[in-house]
Amino acid sequence: MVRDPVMNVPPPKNRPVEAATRLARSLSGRFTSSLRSERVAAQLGVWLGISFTVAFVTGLISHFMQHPPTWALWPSRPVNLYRVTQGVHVIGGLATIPLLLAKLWTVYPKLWQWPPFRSLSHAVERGLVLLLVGGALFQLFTGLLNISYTYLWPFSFPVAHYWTSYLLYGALLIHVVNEWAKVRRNLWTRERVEAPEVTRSRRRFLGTVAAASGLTVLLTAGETFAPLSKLAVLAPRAPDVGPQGVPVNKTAFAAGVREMIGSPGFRLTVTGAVRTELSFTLSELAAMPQHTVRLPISCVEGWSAEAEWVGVRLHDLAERAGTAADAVLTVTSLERTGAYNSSEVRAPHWNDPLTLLALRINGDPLHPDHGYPLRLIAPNRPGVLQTKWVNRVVVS
Ligand SMILES: Nc1nc2c(c(=O)[nH]1)N[C@H]1C(S)=C(S)[C@@H](COP(=O)(O)O)O[C@H]1N2
Ligand SMILES: [Mo]
Repeated sequence: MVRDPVMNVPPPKNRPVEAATRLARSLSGRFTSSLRSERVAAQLGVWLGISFTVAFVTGLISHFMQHPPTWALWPSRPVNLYRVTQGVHVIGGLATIPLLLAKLWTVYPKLWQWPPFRSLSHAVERGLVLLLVGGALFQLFTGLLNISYTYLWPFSFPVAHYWTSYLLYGALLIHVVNEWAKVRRNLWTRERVEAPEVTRSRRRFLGTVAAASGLTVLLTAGETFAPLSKLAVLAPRAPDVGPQGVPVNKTAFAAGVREMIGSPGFRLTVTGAVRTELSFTLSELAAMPQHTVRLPISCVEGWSAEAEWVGVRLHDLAERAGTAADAVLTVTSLERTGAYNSSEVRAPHWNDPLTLLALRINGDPLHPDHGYPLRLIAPNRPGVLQTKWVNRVVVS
């Protein structure tokens, strides 16, 4: 055995473990704030449980509106349903950020808990908390960057956001079960009496966190809730800034359609499973019965902008072409690539008299960036499915 040359004693076993134990002890001694209490953590936990539930449900709604399973027919009314669910999803997600940061601050000393694992079940529990924290941070911060048009990652945000939500919400449910006794003890039964100054500082802290959350809502909600639009200084999109008073998500230039959309040879064709194939020039479309609707573009990113649209009813085109009552109409863009260059319109939507292939917006022909010469606009539909630069309807 090697002897310590000075002390002439065997070196202590497991030096790293001892050092870590000492470090953990000295660190945990430094967290003395009364705000780092079980009670504050439980209170914030309840708020987070509610906000993650709302985010999960509204997120699933958004996912299944964009990718409807064949057996599910989403209604076309209420007109603003998607605007509301997606507004709640995005604005609610932003308002969750202060709650999550406060919760992490409150429970941070637990990271230095020693020994790190008391038992296998304790290890599993801590692994779950790691998943919960990692998942929550991932969802909120990549979500924030995504709506700010900052794409720092190689993966598809919607796919990652969707699958992470199951992991996160699953971990959250188990966490709630694990922690339920603490929540009850701290929030519904008063076992311990709190010193008045502790109560005061706890209330002040929670009040500040709630105010930060509320302020986030106040300063962003205007991107979809028009009465607050003047206050939407933190929103990445002003809902009234853009050509013809409506924001643009992808320009005609970026979509590579600038040459094609001005072509005098433009035709809208209706093909596929139809009795009669149809083909229209722009003036033939303009000579059809025109209808006026007031509908929003409601982007998955949370902003919504309302406009007045004029155009032909998709239902009129389907009727003229002769389609099955349950036909699916794939509205296709001149845009050749890009994830949103076509979208499926199912019976509830193409039968809705508000669903148009619009030629005009707010009194003028569509700006190139809004889909000139023709775009889809339908009620209760995610913005990504309001296809621009439409030249073909394929019936199946
Ligand atoms: N062909 C095509 N249509 C499209 C898109 C696109 O990228 N390509 N983007 C969609 C998205 S994500 C939104 S939010 C709306 C935005 O419409 P706007 O730019 O006229 O506001 O257009 C939709 N239509
Ligand atoms: Mo969008």
